[in-house]
Amino acid sequence: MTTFATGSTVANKIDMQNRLFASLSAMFGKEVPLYDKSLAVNKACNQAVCGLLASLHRGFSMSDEELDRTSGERHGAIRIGRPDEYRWIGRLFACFAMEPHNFYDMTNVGAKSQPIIATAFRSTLRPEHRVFSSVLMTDYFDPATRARIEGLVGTRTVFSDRAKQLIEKSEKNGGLDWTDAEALIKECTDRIFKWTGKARDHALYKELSAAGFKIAADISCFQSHHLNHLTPNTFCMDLYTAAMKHCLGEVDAAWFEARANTVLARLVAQADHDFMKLHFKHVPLEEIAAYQPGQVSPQDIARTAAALTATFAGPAFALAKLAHAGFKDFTEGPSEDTPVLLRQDAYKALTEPVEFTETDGSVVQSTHTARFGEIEERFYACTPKGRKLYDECLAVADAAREKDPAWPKRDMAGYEAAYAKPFAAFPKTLVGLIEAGIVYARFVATPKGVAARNAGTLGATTDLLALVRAGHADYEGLRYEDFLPVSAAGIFASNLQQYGTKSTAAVKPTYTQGQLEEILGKRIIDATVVYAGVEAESKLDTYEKLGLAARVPAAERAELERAVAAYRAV
Ligand code: OOG
Ligand code: NI
Repeated sequence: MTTFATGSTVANKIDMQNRLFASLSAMFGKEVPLYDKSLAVNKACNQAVCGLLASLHRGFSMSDEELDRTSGERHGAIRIGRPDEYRWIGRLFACFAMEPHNFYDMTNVGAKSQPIIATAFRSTLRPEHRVFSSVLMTDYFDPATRARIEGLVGTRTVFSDRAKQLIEKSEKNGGLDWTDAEALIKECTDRIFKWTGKARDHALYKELSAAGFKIAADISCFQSHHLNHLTPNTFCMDLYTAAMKHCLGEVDAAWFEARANTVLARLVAQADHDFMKLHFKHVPLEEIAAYQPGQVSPQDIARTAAALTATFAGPAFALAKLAHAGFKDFTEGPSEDTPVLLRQDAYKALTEPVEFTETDGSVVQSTHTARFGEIEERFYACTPKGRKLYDECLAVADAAREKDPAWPKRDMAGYEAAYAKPFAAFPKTLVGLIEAGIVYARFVATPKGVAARNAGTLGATTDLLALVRAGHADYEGLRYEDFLPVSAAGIFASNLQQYGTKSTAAVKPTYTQGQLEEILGKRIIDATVVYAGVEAESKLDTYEKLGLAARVPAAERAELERAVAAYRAV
């Protein structure tokens, strides 16, 4: 614990981050009742999944608190209008130990391009929360439109003087005490990220929307960086999406129950120890290694599916009664059998009342459709080789669907099988993915390995997977903690009900990471350097602990040391 000269205690920044996201979730739940209900659907699904996993892995259990924490992980999305506001956002998140990771150029994703560039703020190691933060690039527009947008966003104040003072205080003292931390969180929920339902310049709003620039209208005409969405975590994407479609009245109870049987059977077949390590990061590796194999019968699955169906018949889950625009027809990301990167889905953006104040002071009642309800499930982080393969497979799978967009709704099983075909190029197990050099992992020496070293019975191999098989090392795949530009573009397109639009500038500008770093006033961390560095460091440490360091071929060693040095320089 750090103590200020005044005697007050510095709040831990990760604790502050957890508090911030819990507060944002409470704020968003009040603003959007459907979001709050979707959390309840998610919890019911995650609970059902945990029940089956507890039978499958004897020794596994989840307390209610752990369930809330694990399903409480969030990513938010915000869209910023001015470079100076964006810099304040970067400084604000730094107070919560969240730094910019990766550069996303959304002006450069084909037909779905949007006039924004972005980064994601998160903790570098074991992050639980993230915020995808975009900034509008006004030079994407013709000079007249640009001047109107800049004129409007130029006259708003999102950060109060108090918020700025608190941020400066945190920077100066290396943190805040809890009184100040709570005050800063309150600035976030009462002002910076709050939805007010108030906007300005309806004429500009309508023109931008009609010209295909709804994103610019969403950013320019509002007076805060309102959260566009806040995305919780599911342990079984296909169960949650089916549940939401059912609760929204899109599919009946019989369809849901049958689908729940299918996807839960699939989950039980996939949920080995690696799945447990990936989905339950709070459980120590040794504890997972000690789980004893249990049994889940088709009857157990059927009972779980029937119980969930009964749960969703309750009045608390009558989501169809709330204002809504339905659920997305298909899930973004890899096929369900390919555990890489992340899968995302959403209920569609709601049409919400907005009161516009015109420049002459008159008031116009209108609506705005942008805020939606996303869900995600995270899998293994890909190496550049794995990422290239993913992009190639995705392009093929997406092209097939785009030829027949009604396919998922008409015939889910057929669509799923077809979508999975291009992804057959991926091994389906963690070991296979590691062997193919497709994903990153972290290794540790086990007590058994260290004992074997001391007894001189370890052998000579430096093959880490062989050491794992012998019980001398353990491992976990690194979870992907970032975003996917193509999925994000699909998310923008579907929640704005609008594809991207071409630049109206005389020459379409190009944007660079350096430009966003200049706006932020700090470097953007390349997440791949971190994943590679964590893996390399863990390998060197494992070799060291097992007394194998001298046996590692010089070239491999140099490569690992280079990766660690790059990571340390981040
Ligand atoms: C951000 C879209 C990106 C995701 O999950 O990929 C995103 C936005 O809609 O502002 O949140
Ligand atoms: Ni999102």
